[in-house]
Amino acid sequence: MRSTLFLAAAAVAMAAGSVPAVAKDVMIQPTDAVIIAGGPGFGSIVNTYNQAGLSAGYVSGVTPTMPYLATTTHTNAFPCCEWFSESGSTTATVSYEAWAPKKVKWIDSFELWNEESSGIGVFDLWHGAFAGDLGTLLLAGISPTDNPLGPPYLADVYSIMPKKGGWYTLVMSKCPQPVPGSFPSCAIGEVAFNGPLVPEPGTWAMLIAGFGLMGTALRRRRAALARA
Ligand SMILES: [Ca+2]
Ligand SMILES: [Ca+2]
Repeated sequence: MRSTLFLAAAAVAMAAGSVPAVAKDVMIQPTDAVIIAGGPGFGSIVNTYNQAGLSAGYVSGVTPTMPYLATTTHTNAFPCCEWFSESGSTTATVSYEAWAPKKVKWIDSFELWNEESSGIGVFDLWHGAFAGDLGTLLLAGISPTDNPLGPPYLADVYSIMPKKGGWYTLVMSKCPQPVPGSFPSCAIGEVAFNGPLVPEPGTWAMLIAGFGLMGTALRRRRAALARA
């Protein structure tokens, strides 16, 4: 009986070890981008979601959000890594396509590395079915961090309404940001998303089996005590 209890406890401990109390969030990479307004601008819009310029890479659907977002900066270098809207544009709109990978429950967070020289003054974020579709307003009138000119910059992180995915449209205004506003346009360093992992069915099965074994062992012990 002791060995049954031991096995049951071990099974529960093993399963519990792979089920954190809080669902583990992982990074999610957009798969496409379309410039709706303010383009073509300068640089490739692809460089704002392909991880170009980030101090560390991530694997979509795998890399844990923390400590990744707390430590990963974006370079201030433009040619490789950033996009600027047309000169003289105080507004611009870009749509990103992103989907929760198979093992991720949904997308419930948006990340923006706000380019430090021009950047974005204010933005709204919309969710829709196609590029440019302003279906559901997720974030309104947001003023992202006005990063200082020069040093690599961190991401701003925003919780958003959970969705499996689709097209996320960034409507930018009041560009450039005040400090220093060295080029008259909107500019993006990088965008990304994140969401919680779905617990593996195998993990749940192991947990349930473990608790079941423990229950059986305890019942047997009680029955043995009652007989004694
Ligand atoms: Ca970039
Ligand atoms: Ca700035």
